[in-house]
Amino acid sequence: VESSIPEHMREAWKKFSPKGFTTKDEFESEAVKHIETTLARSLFNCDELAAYSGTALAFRDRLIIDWNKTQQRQSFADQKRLYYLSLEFLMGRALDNAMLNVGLKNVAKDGLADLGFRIEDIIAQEHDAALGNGGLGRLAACFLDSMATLNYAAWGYGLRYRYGIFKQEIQDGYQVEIPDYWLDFNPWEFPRHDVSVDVQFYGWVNKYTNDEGKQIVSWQDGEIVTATAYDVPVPGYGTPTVNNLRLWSSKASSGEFDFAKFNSGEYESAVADEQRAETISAVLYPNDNLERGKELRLKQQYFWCAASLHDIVRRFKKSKRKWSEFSDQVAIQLNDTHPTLAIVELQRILVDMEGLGWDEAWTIVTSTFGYTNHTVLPEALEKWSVPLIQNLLPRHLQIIYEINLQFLQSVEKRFPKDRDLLGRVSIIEESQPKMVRMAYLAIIGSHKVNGVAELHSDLIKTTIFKDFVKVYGPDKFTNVTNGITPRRWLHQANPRLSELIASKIGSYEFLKDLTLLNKLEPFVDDKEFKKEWAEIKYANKVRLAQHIQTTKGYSVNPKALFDIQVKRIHEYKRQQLNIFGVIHRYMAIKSMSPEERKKLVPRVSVFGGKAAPGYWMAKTIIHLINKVGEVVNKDPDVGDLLKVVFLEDYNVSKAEIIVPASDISEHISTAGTEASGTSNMKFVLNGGMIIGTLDGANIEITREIGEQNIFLFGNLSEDVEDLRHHHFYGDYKVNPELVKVFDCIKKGTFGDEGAFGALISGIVEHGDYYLVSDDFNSYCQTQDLIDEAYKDQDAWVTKSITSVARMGFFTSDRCINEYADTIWNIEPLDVAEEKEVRART
Ligand code: GFP
Ligand code: GFP
Repeated sequence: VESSIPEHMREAWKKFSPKGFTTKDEFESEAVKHIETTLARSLFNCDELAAYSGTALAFRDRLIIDWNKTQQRQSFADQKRLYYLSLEFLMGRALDNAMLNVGLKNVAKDGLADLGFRIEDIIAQEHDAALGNGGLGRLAACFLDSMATLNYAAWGYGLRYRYGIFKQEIQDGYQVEIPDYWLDFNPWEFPRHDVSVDVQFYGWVNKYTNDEGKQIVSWQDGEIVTATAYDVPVPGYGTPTVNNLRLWSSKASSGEFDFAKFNSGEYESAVADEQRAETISAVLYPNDNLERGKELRLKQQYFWCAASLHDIVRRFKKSKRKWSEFSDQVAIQLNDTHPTLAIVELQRILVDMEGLGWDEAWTIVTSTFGYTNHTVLPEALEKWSVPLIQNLLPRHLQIIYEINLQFLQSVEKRFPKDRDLLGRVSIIEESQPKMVRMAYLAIIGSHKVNGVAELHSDLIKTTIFKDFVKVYGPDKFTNVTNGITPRRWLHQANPRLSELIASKIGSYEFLKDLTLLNKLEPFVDDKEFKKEWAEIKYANKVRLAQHIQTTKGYSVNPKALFDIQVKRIHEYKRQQLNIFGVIHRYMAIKSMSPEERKKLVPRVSVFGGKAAPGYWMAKTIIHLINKVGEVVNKDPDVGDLLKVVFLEDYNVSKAEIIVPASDISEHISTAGTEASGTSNMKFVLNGGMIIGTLDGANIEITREIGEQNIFLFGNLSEDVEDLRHHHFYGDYKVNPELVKVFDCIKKGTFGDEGAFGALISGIVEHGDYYLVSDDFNSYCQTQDLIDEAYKDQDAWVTKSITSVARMGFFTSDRCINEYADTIWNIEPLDVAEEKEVRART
């Protein structure tokens, strides 16, 4: 390669190439060097933030040495790579993770102590990288961790938003959104000004025949925006592999800055153009599982897909292979439909730019992509209006029409008598205006489509994508049940539990092979072990209680049963069912005698989660929770028996405190609506019980841990449709206990009843789409069972240990291996040699 150091000079280079620290003294020397030079601070001027920065920079250096080697190793190995395209990567904090994954947390702890700092305080300085909304984005982050840990050559591609998901504040019970500008100091990214791609928008398509009689299509004029790469190292656990997450940032292309305007004094307008370009990667869109079709969002999607695809193609071309080998070298996974334009873009690159024939190109495209669906909610399926695409991406629209034409012709050939079928499977919806159905395009352009839990993967085949099963046969559709990384969600979030487990089963190997947790089962009757287990849960509850004290200003009793529901606020996730249940409990307490009250199990109901800014019903739910809390928490009749806490601004780093502290967590979506859920897995892995519906991954969790270890309730997904029908056409009556709850709200117990009217009328008058009333009885009864069960602490701890022992299946490592085997067809890289070298030095 041109830019290599000449062969005979490489010894000099190697002599000086950094090795990275391993000891406490080396760490301190690196950190202090960064504090004094990179940050220009002195020992008289070093606060916790500076200490964090120095520590982070020292670890970043350390990671980047391995990152460089990993990238080289992967390039030389020249194996197939996986590219994970996701508009969201909800990474959370990086420092703790980096320290644990490279196995140097204790070194840092001692080093920081030497310099006068507590490691926990330093870790807490970091701003969360909150480039995601919820489950979908966090799944992508868990996947990156597993791909690196398992030594797969795999990259993530995303956008470098200047603003992550908004910060949530609660003012007078209402959610208020504050911008999350998080890039003031971000040591975890490397701007790569040498890696950039020009991305085109608007313009027009010129088709002509050239001198050799070849049809040429060129996309002309319009606007060019430059994508610059920012690389984020992703360290694997206990391995030298450090993979790459490449995030694109937008800026005006250098050719684009209008010097004419500049010279004629229109400086402001030239700057405005610059800013317009930067807007593309400025904000993460809050998602409410409702498609809203904003042009800027489409621009984001194309910008990111185009930049990523050009980078992938550039890398492939370095290998000088034939195009027909493309899909032997490249697998691309589409995380939901957001990156569907990548399919069209690759076809465009191959046909328009590289001159391949349509069919040859299309074969390459369809063997390269896989598509993961994350929801069956019809209102969440992405569609873009044809006029919008026509204007922004004129060539892409032509390609989409061509893909559709060929697809429909093939369908017609096979099902000549089924005219309706053509309309149903067409990529174009014949509405006013016409719409492009992105999920259909994703299915047609991919070789595999997967759901994220068994029930969900079955449902997509029988509901939203039923017709495609008819067209392609069932084998194109598959399931990969979601998973979570035990490194972050056990080892990092719950270090004491991780340590106890390791001490019992002999090593920390379970963090790389989670099925080893089953070695805990023989200890379920070990008294000492159970005592320690219970003590750790209690300590975690104390930690959460302290967090509540500092953030909310009131105390909760850590001996109470902690009942937690944290996730995005959405009607289908049914936080309203939970808060109605809380009100029901509150009313019951109020009507009891002091004697009866003494028999109750005290409870702390914790809620957390953001509502999309435009999702008014979700905001109303938040409002109700807060208002109920205001009344209940200061009611002297209630005292410690019930506390209602809404934790503001739920995010990954807060989840790390909340998840280990639950006795019960709630996963209570209307059956058939939650594709998988992943926090259910996190809570159980940390020894919490769950109350849940037979939905998403709850079903598989039940299968793994046993029915006796989970509190299930509610209607089944196969009954949902009939129930909904009955609400409109049968003799439907709202559950009488729920009516009492509504009366209590209407009386003004929690303030202005008008504020909550829509929540009630949605159930009483508008058909109760999410079946809150149908499930209310069994929900409350199951909560009573939980109280009973909690009284027998010994049996409770047995359940807790047994469940954790059986959670091995839910590691994202299993999940990534399944994708690798059944969809991507990639093999891990051998790093044994590298490990040995490292062990020797
Ligand atoms: C990647 C990395 C580079 C690294 C090479 C090594 O480049 O930093 O030097 O791999 O092969 F980004 P591309 O594959 O992106 O060209
Ligand atoms: C979505 C689905 C969840 C699923 C995740 C990851 O999460 O059921 O577990 O994706 O597959 F709804 P949200 O982003 O909607 O929370």
